Amino acid sequence: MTRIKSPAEPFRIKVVEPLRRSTRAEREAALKKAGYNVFGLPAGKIAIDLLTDSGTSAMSDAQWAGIMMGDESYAGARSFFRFEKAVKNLFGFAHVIPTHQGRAAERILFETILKKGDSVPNNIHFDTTRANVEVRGGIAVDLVKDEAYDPDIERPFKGDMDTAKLERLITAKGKKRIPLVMMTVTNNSGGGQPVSLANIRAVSAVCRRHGIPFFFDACRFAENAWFIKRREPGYARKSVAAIAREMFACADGATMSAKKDALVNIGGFLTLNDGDLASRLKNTLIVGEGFPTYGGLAGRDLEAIAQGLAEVVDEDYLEYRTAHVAYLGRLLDESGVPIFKPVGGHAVYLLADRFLPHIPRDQYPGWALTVALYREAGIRAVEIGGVMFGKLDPKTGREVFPSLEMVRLAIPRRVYTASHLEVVAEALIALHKRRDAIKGLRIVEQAPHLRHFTVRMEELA
Ligand code: P61
Repeated sequence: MTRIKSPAEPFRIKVVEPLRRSTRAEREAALKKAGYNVFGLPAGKIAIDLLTDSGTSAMSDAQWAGIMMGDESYAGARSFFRFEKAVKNLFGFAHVIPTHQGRAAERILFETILKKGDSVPNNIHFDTTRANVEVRGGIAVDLVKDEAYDPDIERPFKGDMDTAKLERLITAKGKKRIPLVMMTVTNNSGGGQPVSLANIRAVSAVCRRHGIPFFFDACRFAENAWFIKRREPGYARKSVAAIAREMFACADGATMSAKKDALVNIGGFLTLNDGDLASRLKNTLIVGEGFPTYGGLAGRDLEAIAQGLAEVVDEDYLEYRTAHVAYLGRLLDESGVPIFKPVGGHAVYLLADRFLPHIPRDQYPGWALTVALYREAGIRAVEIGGVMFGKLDPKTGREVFPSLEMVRLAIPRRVYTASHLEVVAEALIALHKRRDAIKGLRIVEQAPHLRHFTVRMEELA
C-alpha cells in the first residue's frame, strides 16, 4: 500500500479515548439485537466508527477553553454575540439564528415558507432536508448535473446544479410555487462532491432573475471552498475564508449544521438577509427551540462554534483533511475496491452494487455491506442507497431505488489517524475478496420517514 507521509495530521493529541475490541460472537449478537441495522448498535461495541462526520469531531484546546467561557444567560449572552460575529464574518448575512442542529434550521425554515404542493430544488437533497420538505407536502426536486450520477467520471465539481433543469422546473411550476432554491455544499448524497463558484453564480443569477430566494445547505462549506481554491481557475491565491464569503455573497441565506464544518458536537444555525423573514423564523424558533440568543444551545456550545468556525478555514487543516480522506480512497481504489470518483471532502463512498453484484437492489446490497463490514471488522459505515432513499411507488406497489447504491465511510474530523484508515482499507479489501459469501436482506419493520434510522431487517438465506 502506498502511504502518503505528508501532510501529516497538523495537530498533536492531548486527550485520548480508548478504543475497545469486540469478539465476532459479540458483534453477531449485537447485530441480531439491532435488527441488522448499524444505527441500533451500541457504540461501545464498535472499533472504528465511520457512520458519520456529523457531531463526531474532536474539539481543539481552544474550543474546550471556550466551553469554560460560556455565558449561560437566558437572553443576550456574551457567547451569542461572539457566535453571531463569527458567523457574520464568514457568511456575511445580516441575521443569525442559532438552532440545536441542522435539521432544526430546516424545520423552522420550511415550516415558515413552504406551502403544500410547493417544489424545492436542490443539487441533491440530503435525507433530512428532503424529509423536512416532504412531511409538509412539498416536493423535493434534485437538479444536479447528470455527471453526478456517474461514479467513474473524474470531474472537479460533480456537485454542480444543472441550470437548464432549474429553468425548466421554474417554467413548469411557476416561481410562486418555488419558495426557495437550495444548494448543498459539498453534495453529501452525491459522493461529497463540491460545487464550483461558477455554478453558484449561475444558479444565483437564475434565482435573482425570477425573484426566488437562494439558500445554501452549508454544512461542509469550508471543504467546498478548499476544493474551489484547489480546482477552480482564478482561486489558488485567495484564502478559503475569502472564497467562502464569495460563495455566500451569491445567496440570500443558509441553513447550517455546525456538527460538520464548525467542528463541534452539537449545534446549527440559520442565517439570512431578509429581515421580515428573519422575524418570522424567530417566532417559530421561540415556540420550538428557544429564545433567539441561544436557540436550543447552551452558551458554551455557541463559544465552541465560534472558535470552530475560525479553525475550520485554516488551510493547513483543510489540506490535511482532504488528503486524509483521499488517502483511504486511494488505498481502496488501488486494490480494486469500487469507489465513487473522485473522492469527496468528508467521506469515501463505496459502490455497493458493484462490490456485491450478486445481490439485487431489492435485497439492499449497500445495507448488506454495512452489516458485513461490522460483522467482520467492527467498523461502522452508513448506507446511502436503497434503504435511505428508496420509495414505494403507490401505483405499482413496488419500490423505486435511487440511481446510486453506496456505502459511505464518513471520516470524523481530527479523530482517526492514517493508521486507522489503513485498518479500514485492509478490512474492506479482505471483505471484497470474500464478497460472494455476503447475503442480501429483507425489511421486517419500517417507519414512514427516514426509515433507515429504525428499520429492522432479516438476512436472506
Ligand atoms: C451525515 F444517517 N448529515 O451526513 P443535522 N444537510 C446535510 C447533512 O449532511 C446533514 C443535515 C443537513 C449527517 C447526519 C445524518 O440519516 C441521517 O445537524 C447536507 O444532522 O440535523 C446531516 O444536519 C442535517 C446522518 C443525518 C444520517 C441524517 O451523517
